Amino acid sequence: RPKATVPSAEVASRIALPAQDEDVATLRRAVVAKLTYAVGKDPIVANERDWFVAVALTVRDRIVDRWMPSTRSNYASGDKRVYYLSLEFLIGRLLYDSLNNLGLTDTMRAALSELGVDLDRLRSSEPDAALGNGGLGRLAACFMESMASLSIPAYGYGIRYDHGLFRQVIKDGWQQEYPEDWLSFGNPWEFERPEVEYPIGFGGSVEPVSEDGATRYVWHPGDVVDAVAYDTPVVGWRGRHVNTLRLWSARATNPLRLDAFNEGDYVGAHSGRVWAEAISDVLYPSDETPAGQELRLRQEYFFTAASLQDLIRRHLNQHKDIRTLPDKVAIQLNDTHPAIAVAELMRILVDLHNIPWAEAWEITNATISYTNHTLMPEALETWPVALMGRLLPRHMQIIFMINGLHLDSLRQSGKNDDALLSSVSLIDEQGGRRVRMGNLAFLGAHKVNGVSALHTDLLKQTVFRDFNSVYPDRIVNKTNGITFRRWLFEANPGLTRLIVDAVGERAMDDAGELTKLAAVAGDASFQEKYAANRRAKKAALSDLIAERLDIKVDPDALFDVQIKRIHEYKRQFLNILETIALYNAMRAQPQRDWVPRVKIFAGKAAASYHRAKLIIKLINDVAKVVNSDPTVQGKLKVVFLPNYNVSLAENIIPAADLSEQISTAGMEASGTGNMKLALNGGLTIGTMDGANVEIYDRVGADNIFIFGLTAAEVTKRWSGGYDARATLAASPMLSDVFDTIYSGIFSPGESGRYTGLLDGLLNDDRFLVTADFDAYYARQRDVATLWRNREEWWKAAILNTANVGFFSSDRTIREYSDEIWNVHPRTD
Ligand code: CGF
Ligand code: PLP
Repeated sequence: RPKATVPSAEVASRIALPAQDEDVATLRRAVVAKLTYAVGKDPIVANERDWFVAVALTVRDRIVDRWMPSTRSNYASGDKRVYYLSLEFLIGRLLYDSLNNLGLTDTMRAALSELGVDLDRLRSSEPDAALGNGGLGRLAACFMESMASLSIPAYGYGIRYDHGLFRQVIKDGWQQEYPEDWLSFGNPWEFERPEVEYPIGFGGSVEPVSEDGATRYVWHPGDVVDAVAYDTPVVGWRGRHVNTLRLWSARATNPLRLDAFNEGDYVGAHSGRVWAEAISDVLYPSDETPAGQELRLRQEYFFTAASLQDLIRRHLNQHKDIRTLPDKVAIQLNDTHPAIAVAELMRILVDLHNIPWAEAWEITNATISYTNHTLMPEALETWPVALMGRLLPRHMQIIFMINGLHLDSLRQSGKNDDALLSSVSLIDEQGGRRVRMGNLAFLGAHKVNGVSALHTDLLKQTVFRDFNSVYPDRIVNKTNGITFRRWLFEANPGLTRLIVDAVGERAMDDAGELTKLAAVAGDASFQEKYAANRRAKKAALSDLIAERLDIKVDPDALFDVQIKRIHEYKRQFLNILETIALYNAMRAQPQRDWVPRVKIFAGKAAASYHRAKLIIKLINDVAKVVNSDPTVQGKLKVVFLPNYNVSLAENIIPAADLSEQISTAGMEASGTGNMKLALNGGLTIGTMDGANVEIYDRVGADNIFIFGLTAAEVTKRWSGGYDARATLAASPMLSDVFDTIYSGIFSPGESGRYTGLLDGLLNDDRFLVTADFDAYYARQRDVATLWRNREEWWKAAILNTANVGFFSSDRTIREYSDEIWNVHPRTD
């Protein structure tokens, strides 16, 4: 392995970094040079993909120009660094993001147009990096951007999956999954770092070694995989600061068994490699359910162990003393996926650095903090003790040791209650012993945060109730946020211009300035411009719908949008039932003056989640019938846009009039799609769940459509033994909808297709779809009433944009910095 050469500070100060020079001609020349020398193509034969790569490399150079001073100044200042460990980063495309943050979009557009190349067309040549499932991964990507924008020295650590989230194809209304291949043409944003490579052990045995009367434990792993780094620089707003996203790829330590090869076993010669490299092959395609399999645990340990080795190496190089780790390092665990970090850090400190246990525990606890993203019991990760013991034998011992000391200290302080002790134990003793990763993360962290005010309260009352009684100051709230650069400036430049014209350029740096828009919310000429921008975005989305689905929708209709993972708790089912009710009502009175509506759905279901896939099929079946029924005269259209991802979200969000946030109250930890839609002026129809509650607090009751049971009422219904059949009997509207589906009009030739789905609701309506149906239907009629009053509608929309500045991820990151990480945004 090549050794790093580290110049002295004096020499380093003489190595000047390139100057930053940007005009149209310079950029044009730079792009042509990249195309010629890096891509190896003559401009007269280059295709769109070649141009995209040349432009990306040109932009990357500009990012690197800022990356190096950022990194140098991190070293020079010695400031504390944040390490964000996340098994998912749902990045999306980076071209516009980078151009926009560097302030180069217009210059690049002009430079390319001189070359006869259209920047907007190049945009779609970029694959959508989907190294995440949904909200959790997208949050990690927004946080990376905000940390760079706030000049916080930070690294993101994750896995460089060869295949991200599957590509969804809809065939005859059914979801089909195809592998996603984002790397097939290479990735111009990243730098491979073959020299940054760490061995990651699995299995084997632990040997106790006696030394000076004490026992040390030495782990001899049975097999080893190498983790190789790939770095993507992440540029913040106005290009001030650049951080690193370091993703690990697995490499076999011994990729080819030459003995087997020489004996003619060509496949067997590579088997070790296939097995080792499977670790970074594919993202687990499930959002709210734990993956459960051994490969997943391998992934979790693989990236956590590589990241800890890397950050400790950096710390020791710079600060020499491992005991100062908490002063210089903040490790944030994004969910429990990296929770094994608690045991791994203890192993490093105690076994490798000979730090006494109690001191090692203090260091670990002061360094680590943990974010919880869900309360759903089935989504909380646990691993069988037997599996953990086999795969990570030393870690299993350490976890037992942590647990023993933890339970003993509780007993000693008089907390002898068995129920409490078993609830805060790291081991679940019921039904096969399992390690509770949530409890491990809680205990190992100095702060544990929920992701919205309601979610944090519920955390304290439910999954971590007993922990909270023992450690009352540990749980804090950090309401999620979104980066306005991507979700407003890039996704909706028209609205951005309007905002800047109305309240000034400062709004682009300080989301709080948006409140000034409230002054023009009732202004007719501002409303007209705001509405015209929405109309343009809806026309563009209508074109996309026509192109992808051959469905014609009216851009003047109300665009009613539900875009997110398909999950029973998110209740796309409730939405489609309401759609059927509306359809029935239209058919009964075709001459009534109905508000034209387009119901737009998008989202992926986990491949193994059968009910969710059946809901997708139902939506498509309803679409087929409704869209071709002449009696509704095009006043109702239903659209399911396939393959929801970040880029599709960027197209849909600015075109949404109505944002569906209708989860069963208490089940959506926060939501971030809700924030993006409200920022772009979509009015929310939703339950008092997750961050909807805080959106309601900010936009006011007149500018949001709240309905349904509250979280407390949901709990009450459950404990009272909820009877969906009684609810159905009491609701003529819902009964009618059930009858329509049972009649088979949506499933000709297979009238029983949805019987199981409906009977499931009647027998066990866990998500209280039937309970909320009437309230939801009624609220949808209020939506239609407001839509008819155009001035009031636009006023409400503008007030949404004006009042959701709070949901900027810059605010969220500032709160993490102050209250969890103890780092201070720098100006450099
Ligand atoms: O995390 C989620 C999302 N499904 O990824 N959780 N997980 N696990 C929550 O369900 C969302 O409510 C939340 O917005 C997101 C990010 O915190
Ligand atoms: N998936 C993608 C592609 C997104 O852009 C988002 C958020 O905007 C989500 C998932 C999360 O959506 P929600 O918060 O509505 O679950």
